[in-house]
Amino acid sequence: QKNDGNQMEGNPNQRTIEILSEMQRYYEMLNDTWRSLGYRKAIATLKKQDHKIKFANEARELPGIGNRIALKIEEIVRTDRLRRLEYTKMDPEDEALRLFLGIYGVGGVKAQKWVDAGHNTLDDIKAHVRLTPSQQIGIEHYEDFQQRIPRDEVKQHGDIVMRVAHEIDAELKLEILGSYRRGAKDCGDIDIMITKEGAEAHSTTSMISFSDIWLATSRGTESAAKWHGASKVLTGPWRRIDFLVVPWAERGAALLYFTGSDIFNRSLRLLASKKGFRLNQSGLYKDVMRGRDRTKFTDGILVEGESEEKIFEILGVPYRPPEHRVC
Ligand code: DCP
Ligand code: MG
Ligand code: MN
Repeated sequence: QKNDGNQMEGNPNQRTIEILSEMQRYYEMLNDTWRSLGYRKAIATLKKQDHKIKFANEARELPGIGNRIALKIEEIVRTDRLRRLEYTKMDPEDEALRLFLGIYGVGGVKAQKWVDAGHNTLDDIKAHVRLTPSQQIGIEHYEDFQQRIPRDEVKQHGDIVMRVAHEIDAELKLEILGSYRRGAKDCGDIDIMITKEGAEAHSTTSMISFSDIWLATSRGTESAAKWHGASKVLTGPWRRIDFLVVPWAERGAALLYFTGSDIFNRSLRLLASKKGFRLNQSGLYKDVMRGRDRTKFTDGILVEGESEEKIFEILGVPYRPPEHRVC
């Protein structure tokens, strides 16, 4: 579902990218992270090509494209379709699983449980299953939540949230992150980080109660608190909105985390661990002590949390602007 539009205009591989994106979404919905990741890497590579990739042989030479996907690329170019994708659409159990996984707040285990119990439609679920509040919202706004949000509208929501937040506390600092900060032309949801100078863990968390914005579900165990919710502007569709409320000292690490993409985060974390650090959404840590079985003894010493740039610097990688953080 990622659509960072920067490199998409008039791409010669547009059609191939479209079909591979459907495959990627399919595996994402099945929670098959590995396959989904494989497709995302291939798509990112294709977006960077300035000519049409037609043959498996040339596709295989490109970074992030393995043999299986290379063959699929050739099939798409040759036949304008992909048989594997069409098979996925014919299995009714897959169809139901996909439907349920499309409900915001429903994961693979739950969806499979409902399929195994013989449920096929959203009406089945509404009639027979006891739902959490966020699942109820997810079903209620199923169609709306499937739609991408145009960049302008993300900004509109952000502006409203900022206005309301500033009425509550003028010193709150808000920023729209996620795919929006990466410059995507449409976004899956609206991600907003909230912090305040001097704010410590949880001291910033009590101030959100926007009357016109629904807020629900959990707050994590970390010092930062996360809300998932839904909001809409006038008669527009309902949109998913995520708030990350962050202690001031962690704002750089949180900025980095919440800007993503998730693939970029994963590779940066891997790089950090290769260099003996540990990177997470609250900071960059050093000297993480591990036992022989790699269990953790300590969280390590905080090296940097306040500045995104410094985290890059300490890791020894050139600063990467958000638009280039797709992979
Ligand atoms: N994130 C992460 N790992 C996850 C989920 C999220 O690192 N499993 C981080 C990186 C994401 C950011 O949080 O960029 C926001 O998460 P979203 O799911 O909102 O993803 P994006 O905003 O990147 O894309 P979309 O346009 O689909 O919302
Ligand atoms: Mg997002
Ligand atoms: Mn989000």
